[in-house]
Amino acid sequence: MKLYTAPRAPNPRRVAMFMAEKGIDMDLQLVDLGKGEHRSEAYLAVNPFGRLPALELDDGRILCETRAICTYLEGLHPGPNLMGEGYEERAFIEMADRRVELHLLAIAANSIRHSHPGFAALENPQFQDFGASQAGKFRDNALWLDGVLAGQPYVAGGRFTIADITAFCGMEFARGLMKFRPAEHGMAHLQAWRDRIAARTSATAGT
Ligand SMILES: N[C@@H](CCC(=O)N[C@@H](CS)C(=O)NCC(=O)O)C(=O)O
Repeated sequence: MKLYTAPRAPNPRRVAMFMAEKGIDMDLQLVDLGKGEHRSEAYLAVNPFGRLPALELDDGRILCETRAICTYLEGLHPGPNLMGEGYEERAFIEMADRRVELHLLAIAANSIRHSHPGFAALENPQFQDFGASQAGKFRDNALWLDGVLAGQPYVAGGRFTIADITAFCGMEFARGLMKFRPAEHGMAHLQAWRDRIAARTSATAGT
């Protein structure tokens, strides 16, 4: 198997962190987003949407979409379990994971891609007003997560799961490029959770 990936980008980072938690080692092929390698003919043959990560299986098939790649890796390497044991836990973890993916990571990405000069080549045209509005939504949704974490130690409940990985990669993207620090917005629970996750060995994977 081979993973097409890009250092520091939040979705590739999710897979890197997921693999680090499970101790998975794999051949990596780095694709340079800055140089536009993801839009080369060679990479578009791997993923026609030009997005990373992508996992090439031993039989040549290509699996894209971060969550789908994690599902595959969880099947191959069941321990430690990160996506739920049994249908009920799996469903609740998926709900939490999709919520933080859609309402935090994707909103941070919209804001950054539409407002940061460094993303002008990736997001063309940029809509600055949209970027600013997404920054406001990101803060609102971070407040929601702060409330969730007031009542439980991890994003999906009582234990560390894929939902923490997704939320953490989204928060770190916002920390780096939106200078977002939960404590500066009165979100003490979110800050404490972020600092706890940042202390895990896996937190530096994919950076
Ligand atoms: N839905 C995809 C999103 C992947 C994605 O957007 N990846 C970004 C890096 S974090 C990318 O490849 N961006 C390249 C571009 O915007 O052209 C997934 O879950 O893997």
